[in-house]
Formats: sequence, structure tokens, C-alpha cells
Amino acid sequence: MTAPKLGAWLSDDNTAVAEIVAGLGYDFVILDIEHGPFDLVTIEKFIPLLKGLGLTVLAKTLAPERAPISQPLDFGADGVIIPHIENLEHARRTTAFAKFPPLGDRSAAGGRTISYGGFTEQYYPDADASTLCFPMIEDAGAFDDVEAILALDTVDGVFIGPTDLSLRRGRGHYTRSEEDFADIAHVAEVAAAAGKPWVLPAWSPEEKQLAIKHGASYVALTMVHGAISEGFANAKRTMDDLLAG
Ligand code: 3PY
Ligand code: MG
Repeated sequence: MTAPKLGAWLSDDNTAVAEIVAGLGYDFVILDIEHGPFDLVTIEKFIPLLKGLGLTVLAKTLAPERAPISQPLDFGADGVIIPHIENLEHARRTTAFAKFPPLGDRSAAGGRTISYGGFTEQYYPDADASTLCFPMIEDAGAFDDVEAILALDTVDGVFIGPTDLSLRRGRGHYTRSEEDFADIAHVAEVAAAAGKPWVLPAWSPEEKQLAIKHGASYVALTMVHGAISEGFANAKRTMDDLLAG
């Protein structure tokens, strides 16, 4: 089994955090553009900084729409994670925005994507081959259609959103229940059968174990807010314990 790539979930453009995770040997980062305060000017500057630190950059896009998908790619992201894919048809339409014609429907940006030079015939297939497109499985319709979604040529793998998936599969709050883990295992099995990677945000030891057991190719180990609050909580606990004698 090949070892999974290990990632950090970034909700803002903190340079020190980027340097810390790169220094610790993390392989990739997820920019949570969907839920974080990123604007276009910020990601245009932050993506090359991350890449300069040797990190693979996966952008969780603002929405499953054309411009939010192509803009992070235009700024140099290695791939996109597309939230709230509703079903196969929606996946077909939106994942196309990450790949150029004839495969898909991505718009040719120039600029950074072609090293500020000119387009060549070979640029397009090369960019399609190296750009990762991971639609999210976090809606009930996408879960039902996951096999057909994974069969799309514009799809390089799938990214599971356990929290939204639990809400939308009628289980309410994500509790890391047996049913939650069965859904994740099902997506993992379908991805394995398709020969494509799957990705899991795995904050708890149980989720990390699940990711290992089912051969996730990319595992996000913690999110920046969780890591920071854990660090501050530890320091305060130490001091509280010392004060209590
Ligand atoms: C979800 O769990 O819903 C996500 O979007 C990723 O953590
Ligand atoms: Mg979600």
C-alpha cells in the first residue's frame, strides 16, 4: 500500500502556518475558499508562496461554478475540490470547468498558467493531466451517483465531506457513527474499483485509522483552527495544573 499524502486544512493566508506545516513535512494544503475569508487578491499571492514551500495546493472552491473553479487554477493551484456536487449531471457540468476542451470546458487564462509565455498545443493536455479535479461527495445525490461520477474523464478522484454528508443522508450531526463510517467505506470501495484516489478530512484518530484501512490517497490531518486551539488549550491546561499545585 502506498503511503497517503498528508495535508493541512488552511482557512486563511497565515504565512507562518504555511511555513510550519511545510517544515513539518506535510505534503499538501487545502485552501478552504468555500468557508474561509479568502479573496482573489489573497489567493493570487498565497498560492505561489505555498508552492515555493514545496506544498501541493488543493483549492476547495467557493462554489460549484465556472469562475470559482477556474480562478484558483489560473493562480497556480494544483487542483480543485468542488463542494456540493448534487448528482452525476451536476458533476459532469462542473468538473468540466477544470479541464480544457475537448475533454472539458475550462477557460484558457494564459499568464501564470503558461509561465507568462505563449500557449502551445501541448500545454492543454499537459495541464489537464496534471490538474487534479476532486468533486465532493457530501450530498445524497452525489453519494448515490458516486460510481458514475468516478467514471467521468474529468474526475481524478473524490473528496468526502463527512459533516455535510451526514446532514444530507438524514443522520443529522456528524457523530463518526458506524453509519457515517459505512458511507465513507462505500465511497472508498467504489473509488478503489475505479482505480482513482479518494480524500478524507480526518481530524480524529478513528477517521485517520479509517483513511489508512481503506487506502485514502490524501488525508487532511487537522485544520488550522483545531491545531491552534489545541496548542493554546494545552498551554493553558499546563498552567492551570501548575497553579492548582
Ligand atoms: C464536510 O465535511 O462537509 C466538508 O465540507 C469537509 O470537511
Ligand atoms: Mg461540506
